[in-house]
Amino acid sequence: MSSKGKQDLSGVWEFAFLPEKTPLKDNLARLRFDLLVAVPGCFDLTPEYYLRRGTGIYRRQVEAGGEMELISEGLGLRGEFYWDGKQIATVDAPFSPRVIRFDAGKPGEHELLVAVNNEFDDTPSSLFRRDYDFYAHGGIYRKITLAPAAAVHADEIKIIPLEPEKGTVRIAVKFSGAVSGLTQAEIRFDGQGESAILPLKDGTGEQVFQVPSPHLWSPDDPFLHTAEIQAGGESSSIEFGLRKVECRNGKLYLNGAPLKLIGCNRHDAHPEFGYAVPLDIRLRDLNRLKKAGMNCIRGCHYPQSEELLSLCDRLGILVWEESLGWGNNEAALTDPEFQARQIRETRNMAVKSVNHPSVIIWGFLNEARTDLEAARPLVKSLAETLREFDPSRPVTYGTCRLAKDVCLDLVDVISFNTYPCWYGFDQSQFCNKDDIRKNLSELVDFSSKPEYREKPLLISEIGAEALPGIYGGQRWSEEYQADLLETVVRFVLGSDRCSGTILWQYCDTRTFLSNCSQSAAGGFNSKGLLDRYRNPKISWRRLSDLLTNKNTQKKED
Ligand code: ADA
Repeated sequence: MSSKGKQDLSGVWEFAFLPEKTPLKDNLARLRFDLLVAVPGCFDLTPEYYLRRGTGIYRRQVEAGGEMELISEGLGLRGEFYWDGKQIATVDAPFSPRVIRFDAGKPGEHELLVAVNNEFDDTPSSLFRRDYDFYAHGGIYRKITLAPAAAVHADEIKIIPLEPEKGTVRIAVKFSGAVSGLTQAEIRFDGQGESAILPLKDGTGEQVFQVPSPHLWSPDDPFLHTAEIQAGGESSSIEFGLRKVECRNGKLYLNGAPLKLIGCNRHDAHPEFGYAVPLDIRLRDLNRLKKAGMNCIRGCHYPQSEELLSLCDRLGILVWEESLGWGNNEAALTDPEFQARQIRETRNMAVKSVNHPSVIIWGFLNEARTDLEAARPLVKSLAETLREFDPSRPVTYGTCRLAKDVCLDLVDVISFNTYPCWYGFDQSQFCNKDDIRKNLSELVDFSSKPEYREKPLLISEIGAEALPGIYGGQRWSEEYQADLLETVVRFVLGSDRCSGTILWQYCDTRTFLSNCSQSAAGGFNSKGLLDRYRNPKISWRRLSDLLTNKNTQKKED
């Protein structure tokens, strides 16, 4: 709850490494901390342990004492936390935040040790499999903070806009800890006026409030309100936005106006930093997207960092956020442990992100086998879990099963990942624009069937590889990709049925060389509109011109 005494533990930590298949517990006493590394950071991008698999052990001394609260915002692939040699927590989900409350003992200097492991788990319940088309880094991806544990912990705070233009919001809170005598929380908006009362029973409460001087949040005017919530002597300050996203008559609406999403799938990754992306890189990426006339990102394919979502709130960039999954097969979809983890982590994502106005769509299970009836129970549970926690946002999943998909009735938005003129189509050397338009028209027709036509349609992935510096217009060249993407964007802009397209992908990203189901030149997925260091390819310039109306005179050929 409170920020008093909060320490951000980012910085230089000592580091030791255990090769794969070396058990940590048997070796704790003989670890050799012979390297200094940065946290956040991915140990498998240090020169010393480049692309190695095993356990990276991070260690530092911290000042602490008594009941403490440690917040780990995200690591991978799994982690164990030790305090003065005693295990205090385990994390089995990559990218997900964890709150660890523990007794730190006498005030003074203590040892914190975080062991993260990036070895593959090939069992059906695994959340990050070796065939995923993005790199399975080992490291502390996002920051770790430490603070004295508040007597009253805010486990969930939800601020859901009801009638944004009038400023009415529903606030729902769940507190734990010293809540027995707690009968109310005080709410104050934007540091002004009197506090309003939220009655509490057993630490929970829910009520509608009126925000004074309501100001809408929108991509063009991303205004943020704040709510200060006090309970039991502790307080939280939450930023939120007054905006409404709806699905009506087969379209997406934002604040009552039809919405056309044009943007990119963005991995929160960098070739030098892995998933520990510096603020400067994230901010440059988002500024670049906005300047190119794009209005959204899909945070593929895992929960996004608080830092990134706060930037999207401030810049007015819309976000589809999704929990971790990629091509999961029937064995996984029907595995009880996998199902439990997916439901738990999908709800954790929504709890983490619910107050970010930039997040307008919840997603999950990218390209799972939703062409199988066996997928329906988990898809249904995930959709229900999200709607139960947050009825204010549509839910969806990116499917490559297209017309064979049997779960589309369970979600609010139809989202097709399709690769005309790249996968499984006429392998002609040059971009066949008619083929692209034909494929997209077929998807529009399919989604116009009575059972689907009330649901908005998104082309949630589409693209082609383009190796930087390869020119000539043939497959793998920059012009081929630009011709394909320009055709797609023009089609979507001209389509009344289609609520947008999220191109694959923002920039080239590290994946696997051999055992990935996608062929990847040099270990990188090169479908980026920018190269791995964010240098623009022809398609970036071509689409920026198109989207910022620099070449309106150029007609479609
Ligand atoms: C799929 C998948 C992406 C990426 C893409 C590709 O649509 O969802 O993560 O792998 O294919 O590049 O082939």
